[in-house]
Amino acid sequence: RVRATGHSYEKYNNWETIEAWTQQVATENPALISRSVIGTTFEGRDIYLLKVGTAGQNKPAIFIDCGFHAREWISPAFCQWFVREAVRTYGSEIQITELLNKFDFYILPVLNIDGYVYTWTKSRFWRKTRSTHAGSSCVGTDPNRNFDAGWCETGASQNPCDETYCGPAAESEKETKALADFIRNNLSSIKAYLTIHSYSQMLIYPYSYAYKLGENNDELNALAKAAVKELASLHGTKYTYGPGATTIYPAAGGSDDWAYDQGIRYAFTFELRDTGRYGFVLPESQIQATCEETLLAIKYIASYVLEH
Ligand code: ING
Ligand code: ZN
Repeated sequence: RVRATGHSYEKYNNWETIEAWTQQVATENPALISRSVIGTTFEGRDIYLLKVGTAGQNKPAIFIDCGFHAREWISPAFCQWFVREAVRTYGSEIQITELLNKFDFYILPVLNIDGYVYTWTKSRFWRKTRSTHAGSSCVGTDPNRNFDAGWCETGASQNPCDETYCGPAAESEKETKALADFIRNNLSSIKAYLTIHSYSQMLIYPYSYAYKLGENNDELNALAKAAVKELASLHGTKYTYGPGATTIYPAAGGSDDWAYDQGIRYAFTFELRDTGRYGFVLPESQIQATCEETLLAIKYIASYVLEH
């Protein structure tokens, strides 16, 4: 137990607090939010998914996940912020109202819950899951090297002791398998896939697993350019953008490349603040500004997808 304080959108919340929040925010906003469990983690925790939007049949959807990497605490903070802003401004802010009327947003608040708990209780800079596999005593697989997209071909390690261990097989982790199964089962509705990491201030799109470009690369480039301009309009925060392999580094097994190859034409990885001054330990005083600027970019992308 780290602390049993209440939930705050401007603080980093531990898993116990986030879990209680998922229940409360759904109960308090039944017309806009429903909560489901899409699987369990290696250590047996429920993986929650919030569906945010007005009721309606066959609505298109936008999928957003947070908390792939345990130490990137600003990421889960953003997913919580997004849900709060959605329920707080629905009916008064016209862009959010239109987006929630037309889309369902699937928000996965923390994917790698076991790792997140470990960063609160044992080791602040843990990245991977907490699974063990036969043949090694080292712990953890990198969930963003574990998808079936050029799996383990580049920028990933086959050594279970490394930070970028790709796992014994694609989707070997219960967490990545649960996410991939959900997306496969909802492919006809999911129009965009957004995954929130930190840090570097980058907006990345396919591909990262190879030096090749997606079929709609020009469109993704133009959309990323416009989204980072929107993001910068609030506080001047500068983002770079481009295909993963040339913008950040070549890395196989990432969820954005996998989602894109499933046919989701708008697949982006956000690397939130900062560029290294605080890195993974971004001060709580920057949560609000970071989440507000990121929300602008995400609303921009969602509105673009709505029209295309
Ligand atoms: N960065 C990502 C990582 O998993 C990335 C970069 C994006 C790799 C997309 C592959 C695909 O290494 C962080 N900070 O985790
Ligand atoms: Zn990450």
